[in-house]
Amino acid sequence: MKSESTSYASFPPIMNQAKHPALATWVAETGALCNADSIEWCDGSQDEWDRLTDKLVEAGTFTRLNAQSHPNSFLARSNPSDTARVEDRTFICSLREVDAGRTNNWQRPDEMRRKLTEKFQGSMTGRTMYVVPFCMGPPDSPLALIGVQLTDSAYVVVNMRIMCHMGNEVLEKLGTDGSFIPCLHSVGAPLTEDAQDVPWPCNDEKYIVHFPESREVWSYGSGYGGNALLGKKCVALRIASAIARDAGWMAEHMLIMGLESPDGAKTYLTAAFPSACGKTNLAMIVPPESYRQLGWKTTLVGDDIAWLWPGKSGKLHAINPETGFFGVAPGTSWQSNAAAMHAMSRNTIFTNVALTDEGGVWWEGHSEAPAHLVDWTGMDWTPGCGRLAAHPNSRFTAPAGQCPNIDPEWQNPEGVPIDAIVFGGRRPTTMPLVFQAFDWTHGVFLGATQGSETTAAATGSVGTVRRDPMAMLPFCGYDMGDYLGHWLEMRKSIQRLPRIFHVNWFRKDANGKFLWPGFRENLRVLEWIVKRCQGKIAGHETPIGWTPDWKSFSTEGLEGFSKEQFDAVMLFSREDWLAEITNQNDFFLRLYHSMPKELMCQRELLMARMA
Ligand code: OXD
Ligand code: MN
Repeated sequence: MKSESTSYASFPPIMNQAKHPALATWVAETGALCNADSIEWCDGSQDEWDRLTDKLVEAGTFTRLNAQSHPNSFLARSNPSDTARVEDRTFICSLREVDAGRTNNWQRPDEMRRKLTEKFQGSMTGRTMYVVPFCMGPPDSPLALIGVQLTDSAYVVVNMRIMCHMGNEVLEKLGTDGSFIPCLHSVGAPLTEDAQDVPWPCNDEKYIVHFPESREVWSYGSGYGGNALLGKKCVALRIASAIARDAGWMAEHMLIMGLESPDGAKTYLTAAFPSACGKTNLAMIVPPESYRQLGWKTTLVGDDIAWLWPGKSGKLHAINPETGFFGVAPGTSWQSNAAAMHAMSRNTIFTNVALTDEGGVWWEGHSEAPAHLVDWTGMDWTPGCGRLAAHPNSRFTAPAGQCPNIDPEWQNPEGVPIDAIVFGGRRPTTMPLVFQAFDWTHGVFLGATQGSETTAAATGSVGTVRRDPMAMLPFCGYDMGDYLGHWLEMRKSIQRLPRIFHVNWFRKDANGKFLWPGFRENLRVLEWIVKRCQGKIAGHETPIGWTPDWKSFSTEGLEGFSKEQFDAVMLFSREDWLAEITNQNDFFLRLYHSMPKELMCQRELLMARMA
């Protein structure tokens, strides 16, 4: 393996060096620091994809899948120590600790820079450093953000090509002096003289570091997902949330979808749920047959991230800053999410799923288990062997444009106008199927206190609820209380406010049985939400918000769902809610130093309404 120190004078002329001197200087300096063997500017072309995927196959990182059943698709197996985001190694290095807040890890930026500069020194020895110009959001959107990721991982380059606008079109946009977010990434596995390369290089020590004031990301040691595809969680959420606070918009961990009612009216909504609440399935929901016959249609704009700003219509407008899905594979099937299965039918990278004998892919919940597989660690697998075939966090990286119900406006630079924002969580008790906030501030309170129950709770009491305000706990680039304050502040600049709702698909009866069928039937809840937004139906006022009654909630075609069941899933119990308010104490105490007074006041008002 090559390790001699590289003379940068000997490189072929670097494309665009003359065009953007500041970028060229940063690239050359970083290449020298990391001692990269060569530097490659990525153009985002098909040729480049073909060359890099061939190289990854040769390196053993990729296995090419069956060209008939999975055209232009690949399987990657990661190192078993590098399979997920590493929240405990994720840092927000603001100048002052208080600005990172109590829910983020913090270290002094100068100390972190010193420590990481040492790590990056020589970290790309024997490897190519790829220059990946990328744009989050449709390039002509007023919110579009350009970044440049320097990475020694070809796996990252090909994933980035699916996940965002990437390559020459972005360099063109950057011109000679455009500003960009510098993102430095190394897997931290230099190839010295006698070192043999491995299919998935990485380092046991990992750092995912954000400098929110100078808008920079430095990531070291991991090649997986959000740790390494820096446009996603690092730029589009953590750095973007800090930019958005300063510039009067919102970077949110939300899906964006459209609903067309039989009269042809289109309503767009966004939704934020904590993990494991079926966000992707809701984003790609296909209406049940009875709804399709009536003329209901659903479309998808984005499955993970929404950037929102007060648009020309006076409403909040939303864009999806990404162009691909990085979805969790297990549980995804033709039954649970046909749209996702279509989206990943070609041009897709699978990571840590199982390989079938026919060169296809399989994971738990995909279909009946084949008699033999190669599991995500590369070992033979047979049903009943006692191991999972796919890693629980195995993923598919698929182009969003391949989703059959992608919205025609999904790349509109002006975004889509939002009428409803939906929060929720996995709550076996307490939370009705759906209710509507009284107003914006009450809605922010609902989003701030949303969460999922982590232990089974007996009916009538609240279990351990992990609060995840707006599903942003691991993704907010600044203090969480200030972030909630920013939500309240936004109210002043939105002329036509979206309605805010809370949903809970997961309520159980005393025997632990789900009270609501979920999946496609969730469209019934969305119908109520749409009709509330259109002002077509009255809500029923309760102390917790507006709720549907049996007559205004469509159960037609929902075999055997009785009024008693509806009443059970919609039940508002004063006793449960008093327990809920008490249960919120820890959350309010944790954020006490910066929690907006309006939200404390919302809590008091809720208590007063309960009395
Ligand atoms: C994701 C996440 O991967 O939220 O989207 O963790
Ligand atoms: Mn996410």
